[in-house]
Amino acid sequence: MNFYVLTLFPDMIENAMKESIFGRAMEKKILSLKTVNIRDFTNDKHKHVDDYPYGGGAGMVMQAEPVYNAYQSVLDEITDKEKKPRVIYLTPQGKVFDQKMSEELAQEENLIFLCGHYEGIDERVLEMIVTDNVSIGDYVLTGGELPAMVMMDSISRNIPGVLNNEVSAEFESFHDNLLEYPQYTRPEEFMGKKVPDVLLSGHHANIEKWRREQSLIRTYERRPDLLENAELSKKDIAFLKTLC
Ligand code: 6GU
Repeated sequence: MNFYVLTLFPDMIENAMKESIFGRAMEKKILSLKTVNIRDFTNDKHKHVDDYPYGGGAGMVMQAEPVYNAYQSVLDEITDKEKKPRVIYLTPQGKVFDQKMSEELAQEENLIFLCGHYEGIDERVLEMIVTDNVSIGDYVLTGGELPAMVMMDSISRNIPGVLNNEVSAEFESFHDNLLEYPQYTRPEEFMGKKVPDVLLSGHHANIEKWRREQSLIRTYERRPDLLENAELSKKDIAFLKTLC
């Protein structure tokens, strides 16, 4: 998979994404990331990429031309000219990103992220190039870079080979809509607090049962809204009733 990011802050993206799991996936050539600096595509002699809004009002608006030219430079690079890549505009006015969208987007060969700043981008270029408007939640950020990075991080873990542990992505989607159970590692006792006995017992069926119940307790206490879409067995439902 190839990620392209149109941005005024390419260093911010590159510095963050070269670390950790995403960075290793790039080294392994499982995925690639290319940032395109929108400022490199202005014909303005002062390299301005923004101007005052028609009709007046606060703030500045990113101009259509450099955004369009930056986008075109990515199209020129993509070999598969038949299939137009999806262009994701990061905006608080978009559809809210979730795990389902993440898994869907992981199927794409190429993804272009468009990061806005200031008060937004000239509507005309958005109409021409954007296929998906996406938000990462109901709060306002200063630009689209962090949302683009959040999305790329999440999408990358759905791409085969990116996670060390092949099982773990599968495992999680099986547990869809339930929060994960708590984890423990050595030592057995930390500042007087012991690891739950069942985890030291070696009794796999009991461990599975305990973990399932912990997931149910957590979800009930912290994210009860998720339970509506969780796949619950009769046993699960009986256990949840004991919590009420
Ligand atoms: Cl995608 N962009 C901005 N600027 N703010 C946001 C957002 C995106 N998602 C939530 N807040």
